[in-house]
Amino acid sequence: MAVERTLSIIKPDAVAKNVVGEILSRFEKADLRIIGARMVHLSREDAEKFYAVHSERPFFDALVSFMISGPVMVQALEGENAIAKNRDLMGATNPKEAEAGTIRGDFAESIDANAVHGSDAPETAEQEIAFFFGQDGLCPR
Ligand code: IDP
Repeated sequence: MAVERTLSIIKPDAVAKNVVGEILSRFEKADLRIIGARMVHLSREDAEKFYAVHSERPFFDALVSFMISGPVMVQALEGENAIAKNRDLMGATNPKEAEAGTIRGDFAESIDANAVHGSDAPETAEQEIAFFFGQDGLCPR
């Protein structure tokens, strides 16, 4: 299996609930290494840029407003099969469909406030990590 990198965002609802540590712990227990991390309160412009792929969707404005409603924690995670592994840990986009034991199943309230973001493919992972960490913002082990 290939070693990959993925971008994770702990969204404002999970930061407000004070479960950042519990979520990071799940990544570490699954052998994902945190090679970059910081707290950030996104501007509207940055949130719109980050979610540009969804700009035509009916939920775009609500998504952007939610993502700028409070601080988030962005992390770059590295490990074998990191992209799919993180998506498994996250659970389904809609927490009502997410299994117990997944991050969204355990911590998320609604599809609007669903605790975490995770890259969905190698190309998006690379772009999303560059968006937050640039060229030299990572500390690979
Ligand atoms: P993902 O976060 O599981 O990858 P995406 O389809 O990429 O899901 O959607 C990005 C985010 O947009 C979701 O995490 C969710 O917060 C929001 N979203 C997606 N679909 C809907 C919807 O039907 N209604 C409201 N918000 C949605």
